[in-house]
Amino acid sequence: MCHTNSSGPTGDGPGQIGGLSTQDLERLSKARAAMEPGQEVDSPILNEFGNRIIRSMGRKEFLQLISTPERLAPALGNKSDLDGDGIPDAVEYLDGTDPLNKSHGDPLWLFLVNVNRYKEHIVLLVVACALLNWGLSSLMLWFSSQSNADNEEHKDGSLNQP
Ligand SMILES: [Ca+2]
Repeated sequence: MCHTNSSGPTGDGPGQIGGLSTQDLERLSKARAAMEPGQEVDSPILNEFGNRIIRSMGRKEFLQLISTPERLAPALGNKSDLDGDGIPDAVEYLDGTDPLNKSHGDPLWLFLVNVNRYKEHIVLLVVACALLNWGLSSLMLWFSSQSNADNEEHKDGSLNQP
């Protein structure tokens, strides 16, 4: 969830320690030195979520929490939402959803967030549908009244004929 490579940090693949260039190894050791919160962290083996965790709490606190992952979410807080889907990263971490994918999350929560986000559009859509319905109803009533008037004329016409 926090690493660039889905298989984890160990190995020779992309985003794994064995596959890093000299430059990336320097970035890694810099990131590993970020023991206190608030330091710039740009680890080549961590994704944006992993780097955000280390940046917000520091590596020292993270290493203390790594044995008790359930304490990580409260420590992250509810302010960070990297994918901007309205579900905080900490909640996505607990739910096991991808905090970097705005289409991945609790469906009901995503629905409510999107309803709230697009409420003006929804109101406009409802008003437009109501106006369309009113307009079509009025048109149908007009056609109906014209048709009735024509029928009355024909009736009157046929009655007046000898
Ligand atoms: Ca999110």
